Amino acid sequence: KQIDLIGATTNFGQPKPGVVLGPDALRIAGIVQVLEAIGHDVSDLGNVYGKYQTQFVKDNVQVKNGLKNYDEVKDYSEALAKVTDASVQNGRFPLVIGGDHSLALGSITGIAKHYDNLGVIWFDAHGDLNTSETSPSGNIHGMILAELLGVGDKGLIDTYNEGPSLKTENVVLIGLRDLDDGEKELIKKRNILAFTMSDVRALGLVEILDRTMKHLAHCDGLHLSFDVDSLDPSEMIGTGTKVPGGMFIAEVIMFMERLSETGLLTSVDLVEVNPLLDTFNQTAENAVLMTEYIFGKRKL
Ligand code: DIR
Ligand code: MN
Ligand code: MN
Ligand code: MN
Repeated sequence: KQIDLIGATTNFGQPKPGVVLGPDALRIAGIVQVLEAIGHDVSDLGNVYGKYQTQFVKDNVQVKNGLKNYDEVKDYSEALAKVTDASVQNGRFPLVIGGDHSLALGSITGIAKHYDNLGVIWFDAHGDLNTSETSPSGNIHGMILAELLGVGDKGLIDTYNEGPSLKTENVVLIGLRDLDDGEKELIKKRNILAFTMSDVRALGLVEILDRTMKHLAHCDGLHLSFDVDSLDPSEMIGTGTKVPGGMFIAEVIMFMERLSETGLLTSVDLVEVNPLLDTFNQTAENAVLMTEYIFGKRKL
């Protein structure tokens, strides 16, 4: 593959500092080198910056319509969408490394433009399906999938281009274990395909992959949005909102080996790596290990 590595240094979607260092932590863990070793052509485009300063966001949170850092998230999304749009336009494979999950608004909006039915596999402990009315925190990273589906703030929905970027039937969530009431309602109301951790334990990830691919069979592109908090905190401590009872690296690697064998993936986000909450960069190293399997490394 011709991969564009895009650093999304945003922490506007949540309040914990350090997640802007995620892209460099992943580079230090060797993300470029492992992909090249598999045989990919990797072009590191560096980090994308919007017009607002990231590091000092904690002391200076602006709230608009119940959403924290509204202008910052919108501006950042526009900047990032430009880059992912151009990447797909150039026939490259965008691999966006974050950064908090609010980056997905820009990343996916720029990519979805090029497809009639972009499918999305969303790995997360959380639904990211809140609106300002249902959010307990006002943090936009917990609302970003709703915005992509056209639910919530009109200004964010209309980021980069008008209207929603994704269709409800083209999204599958995996690893859920911390949903707010409004998110549960939205999943039911819109009939979104969602696998909780109980489903992961009951069915296993082989069956879940099978059902996911059947559900998305009509899609003309496939995006993986991978929040590292989908993994168990015992194996991913360097992330801002840890929830016990998550998936383990070994089973996610198994899933990714099979997913990459389909050859259907067209873009990836890898998000919520926060080296300031980590020890010895192990979260980035584990994320890089998984990335190898997403991009075709085989056990045999
Ligand atoms: C919670 C936490 N549901 C919220 N969300 C997180 O603030 O909306 N998403 N951590 O990644
Ligand atoms: Mn998330
Ligand atoms: Mn999460
Ligand atoms: Mn839009």
